Amino acid sequence: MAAKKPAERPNASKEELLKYYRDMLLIRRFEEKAGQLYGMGLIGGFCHLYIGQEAVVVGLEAAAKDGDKRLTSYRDHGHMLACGMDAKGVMAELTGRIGGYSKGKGGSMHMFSKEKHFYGGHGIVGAQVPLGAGLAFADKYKGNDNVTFTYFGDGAANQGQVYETYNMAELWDLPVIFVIENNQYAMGTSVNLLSQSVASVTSVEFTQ
Ligand SMILES: Cc1ncc(C[n+]2csc(CCOP(=O)(O)OP(=O)(O)O)c2C)c(N)n1
Ligand SMILES: [Mg+2]
Repeated sequence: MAAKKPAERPNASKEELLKYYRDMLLIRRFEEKAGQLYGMGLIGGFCHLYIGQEAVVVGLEAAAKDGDKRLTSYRDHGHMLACGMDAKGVMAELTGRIGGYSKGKGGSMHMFSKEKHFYGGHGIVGAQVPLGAGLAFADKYKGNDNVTFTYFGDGAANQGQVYETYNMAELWDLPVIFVIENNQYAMGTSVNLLSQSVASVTSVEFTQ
């Protein structure tokens, strides 16, 4: 295969690329193990896995700098590992132990790390979006150059509070990055299924 021209090469060193690969692999292996433990009944409450989406958070974390903040939905293990939180602390939390990030009382969806600027883990769909804008507002108010990565799913994208947040973020020129992770499912509901049911409703209306 012909060598790529310099302009087409990724703007990252071999060491950096290997680090990104390791970060993605850590998430994949962690999630596989979490899935097994959940199946064995060793993880209480909910346990939403991030398998298949690893590159999203690892890619964005590659652009983050010290001081930047991040928060996400309930599908949060990958985000925690990618921002440098301790895998053992996350796993201890999943399995309800005192060494977990929320002392074993929060579980999969409710972990935080002030040190790594990770602000959850949110079970209410879309709730983290205005919170992310609030964190960005604080940074703007303080006059630093931090940004907040605010992740949410395609299923959250039509929440009213998300649109309100877009408006406020634009009006106040907030340093917030909205990341919509479009995995084609609103948790268990396929986008295709939804468009099929919309299409069938439309065709019923037309045939009447
Ligand atoms: C306000 C609110 N409404 C409904 C739910 C139930 N619910 C849980 S997950 C989900 C779908 C979210 O889909 P998406 O944002 O695409 O996230 P994904 O699971 O694909 O990561 C819904 C509707 C909820 N948790 N919160
Ligand atoms: Mg989704």
